[in-house]
This record gives sequence, C-alpha cells and structure tokens, in this order.
Amino acid sequence: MANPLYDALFGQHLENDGAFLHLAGDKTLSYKAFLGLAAQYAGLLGDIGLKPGDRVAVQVAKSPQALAVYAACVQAGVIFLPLNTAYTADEVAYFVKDSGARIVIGDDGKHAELQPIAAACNARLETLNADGSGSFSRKSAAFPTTFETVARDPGDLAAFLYTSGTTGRSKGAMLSQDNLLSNARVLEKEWRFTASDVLLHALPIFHTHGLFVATNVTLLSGSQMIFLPKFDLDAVIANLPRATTMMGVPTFYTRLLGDARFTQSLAAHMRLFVSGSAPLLAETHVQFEDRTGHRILERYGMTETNMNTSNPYEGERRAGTVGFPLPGVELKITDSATGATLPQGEIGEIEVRGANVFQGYWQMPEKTAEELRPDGFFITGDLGQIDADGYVSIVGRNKDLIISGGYNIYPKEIELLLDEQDGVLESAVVGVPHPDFGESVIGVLVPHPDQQLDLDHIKECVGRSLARFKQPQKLVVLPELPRNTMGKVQKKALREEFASAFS
Ligand code: MLC
Ligand code: AMP
Repeated sequence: MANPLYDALFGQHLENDGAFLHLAGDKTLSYKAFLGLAAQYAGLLGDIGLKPGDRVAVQVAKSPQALAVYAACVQAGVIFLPLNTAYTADEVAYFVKDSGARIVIGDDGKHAELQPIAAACNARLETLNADGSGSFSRKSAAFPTTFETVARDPGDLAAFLYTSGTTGRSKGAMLSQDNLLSNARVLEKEWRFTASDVLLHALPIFHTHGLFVATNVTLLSGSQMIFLPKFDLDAVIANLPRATTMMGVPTFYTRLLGDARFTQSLAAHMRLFVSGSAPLLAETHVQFEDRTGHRILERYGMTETNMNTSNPYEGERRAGTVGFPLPGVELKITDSATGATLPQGEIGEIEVRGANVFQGYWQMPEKTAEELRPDGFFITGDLGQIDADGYVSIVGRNKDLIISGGYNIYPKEIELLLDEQDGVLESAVVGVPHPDFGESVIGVLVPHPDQQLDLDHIKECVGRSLARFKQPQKLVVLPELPRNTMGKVQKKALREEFASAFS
C-alpha cells in the first residue's frame, strides 16, 4: 500500500546493502540494516496500539537509533514529534500535554523526571539512550525486520515540530508527507545530490535543518552521511576529507574559520557547503572563499515551510542574500499593515506559498489564521527585499525573535518567567551580537521600588525551567525600561545600549 514519504525516502532502499551512515570507530550502518531496525521499531509502535495520526514525542540523543525512530514513525503512519535534548522537564511537559502524545521516548537518565509527565498525560514512557540501549530498543528486538507499511496520503500529517511564538506559547507546526517530500525533491535537484555524495552531518536531528533538509535529501538521493553526534570541531576537521557536502548554521563556519587546520586542501574534496537557519555575515562568506576557494551556498527556511529560497548551485552565490525562491515556491514582499504586495526593491514582510507550506498550528486555529492567509500565503515574520536580479535578502524581523547558534529564542517566553521572580517589577529580553552564536540573550530587570534583586537566585530559578540555550547569558538591572511616548518598551535602545556586551 502506498505511503509516499516512506516509499520515496526509505522503501527504495530496502534491499540496499550499501552504506547509509558512517559512525565513530570506522563503523558503518547499511541502508538495509537501518531499515530493518526501523521496521522492528514500527512493529513495536503497532503492537503498543498506536494508530495512524497518533503522536510519538521523542527527546533522545542523536544516534542511528534516534533516526530509525523517525523512519519507524513514517512507516507506521504515526506523527513524529522530535524535541530538543536541551529542553527541561517543564518544557517537555508542555509539548507532551499539548500534542496529546501517546508515547514519550526519552533517555534513561531522564526517566525519573519524564515518568510523571507521561503519567499525567496518560502516555506511555519508553527509553532510548545515546548508545541505542533502552526499553524501546530492547522490546523492539522481538519484532521482525520487515513491517507492512501503513498506507498514507500525501496530505496526511508526518511530523509536528514545535516553534515558539511571540506570545510565549509554543505552537505545533503540522507538516504533511507532501510538505516534506516536495521540498526534499526540490533540494535534491537544486543542490545536485546524487548517490555518490557523502554529507558531513553535525547538526541536531530534532529541527528542520538536520532532519528534513540534510537527512531527507540524503535518503532521497541514496547518498551517505558521516553522522556525528554533534558539532565537534576536531571531529569535523578529521572527517571533512571524506565528505563531499556539509550543511550547517553560520556558527559552524565561523568556528571552522577560527581554526588554522581548516585549509583549502582540507576542503578540496568538498563540492558544496550550505548555510542557513540564521544570517551568514557577508564577511564570513568572503573569508570562507578566501580560505577555501568555496562559496558557501546560503538558503532560507523555517520550521513551518521547510526551505523557501536558495542561492544557485550554478551561477552567482551572492553574499548577504538568500538567493531565489525555490521551484514551486511563490514569494512576495508585502506591506505589513495592509498585506498589499510592494513594488520590487522595497522592504516588507516576506510571504511564501507552495507545497512546502505547513498545514497550520495544532489546535490553534486563531494563531493559524493570523499567519496563514486563506489564499495559502504564509506570513513569515521576516522582513525582506528583492533586488533587481531577483535575489532575496532578509533585512530584519517583524517578530521579536533572537537566533542564537541557529536556535530560535522568543523573548516573551523568558520575560514571562523573569516577571514572576521575587522583586521583579518588569523585564525585557533582547538579543545582542555574539562572536560565536551570532546573537546572544540579555535579560534586563527592573526591581520593584526599594527592592534588591538576588540575581543568583533568579538565574537558578530560570535554569530549572528553561533550556540552557534560552537562558540569558547576562542579567542586568535598570531602574526603568526605555519607552516611547506610547509607553511601548524600546528594545532597539536596549540592543544599542548592550551591543558590545559580548565583544
Ligand atoms: C549550546 N549552547 C548554546 C547554544 N548551543 N547557547 C546559546 N545558543 C546555542 N545555539 C550553550 C550550551 O548549553 C553550553 O552552555 C554552552 O553554550 C557551550 O556549549 P557548547 O558545547 O560549546 O556548544 P555546542 O554543543 O558546540 O553547540 C553550539 C552549536 C549548536 C552552534 C554547535 O547550538 C548547534 O548545533 N546549533 C544548531 C542549531 C540548529 O540545528 N538549528 C536549525 C533550526 S531549523 P554552558 O553554560 O552549560 O556551558 C531552522 C530552519 C532553517 O532554523 O532554516 O534551517
Ligand atoms: P525556525 O523557526 O527555527 O525554523 O527559524 C526560522 C527563522 O530562521 C526564519 O524565520 C528566519 O528568521 C531565520 N533564518 C533561516 N534561514 C536564514 C538565513 N539564511 N538568513 C537569515 N535568517 C534565516
């Protein structure tokens, strides 16, 4: 029976004995062995009683087994919901409850904190550890290495990815099989992926970039991945000579440039470096070309849309731009207030439409209606401009968002928590330039009159609730926040005041 996403990404490799993943210690996992494992996992999911459309929440370290859970979910027709491993128990509790996940898969080390979360939501808890051990793999070992793929339609949901919002409440972006597959097909073609490619994979696999861009394109083209557990500079440098392509956030490239071992000869075997998820400074682009002779290909995407634009594979990769709308993606620049399309060259809101655009936010029809127009255009919240040659540039954001090392941080979520702390009257959270992460977080606190703030205690409380990467790297106390005549907090003034906090 047909399951377009499974058939295209996985099903075509069922008898492929060739290498899929290259792992530490010169180990290799073949496509066939990987799919056998995924089928056992799918067998267990079916046995647990999961039905098409049920959600599987997964907070596990990056490993071949973690990736096999994704394949198993697609094969069993259930919805894959990957979660950042940095999320705290408070954060995970929200995602499990909001999504109505029927099963939570987490690390044994977090069993004690995940158990009450799962129990409160009537979800089943299974474990999967970084080394592939755990109750989930142990139980699945009893199932056959083949599984009858559950039929799905292109419009059926394949994944939920949670993305924070300006209200501080995360929203589950619903992605259909066709959202993922159509985009992977376009990228495979645009970036010339073939079975002879070897992708150096150092991204996490709980976000669009590492999961749907890097992995789906590899699977579709039948190529291989050097699958690193995380971005480790030494490991990346050691493995580059074996790779042909790499995808990364700008921090990957600035870190590589900061290391003298990263030379033209080290990158000589590469055919493509792709950057995205955060702005790549034009200066990094130029330095990279000077050092290696390669021009990084910058592209632009989002959780809700997968990839929207890309610089050309052949033709000029223009620094400071994100290239052209991908085939099948319509992109327009509109007036934020009226929604009217602006003349070429003007700065406005970027809106996109295409098979890549998600199906809406899970159980949030009002939020969906605010961002997804009835005619199918999605209002991205990014501000852009199209030059006379058609290259799109992102010039700012119409949403209060900080991007740190490629992770999105919504100030509102942090402000709500800071406002609850003892002695705090109000707070503002801003992103300021950071040499490694691009942007980093500063929390500005205003105490109640005549109150002293215990910053260490506040940091401790924030640390219990928020993932490390969201926590302010600096907390500063001001007697009041700068406001305009309408009383609105002037974040621009705060960003300017603390612009050199990390330089
Ligand atoms: C880690 N830390 C971060 C951080 N990553 N802090 C802020 N921002 C980040 N991104 C914290 C750690 O908790 C630790 O805190 C300290 O920084 C140092 O950790 P590290 O070990 O040196 O960090 P590292 O593991 O090297 O991680 C940095 C990184 C990683 C940049 C390699 O964050 C990363 O892989 N980012 C990629 C994110 C990504 O995939 N984005 C795609 C989203 S999809 P302490 O205090 O405990 O020492 C999307 C759509 C699209 O955006 O277009 O692609
Ligand atoms: P996420 O919600 O994690 O998917 O992040 C999506 C956001 O990342 C976009 O709305 C942009 O603001 C930003 N982004 C992605 N790619 C780029 C890029 N190449 N340049 C600038 N910003 C980018």
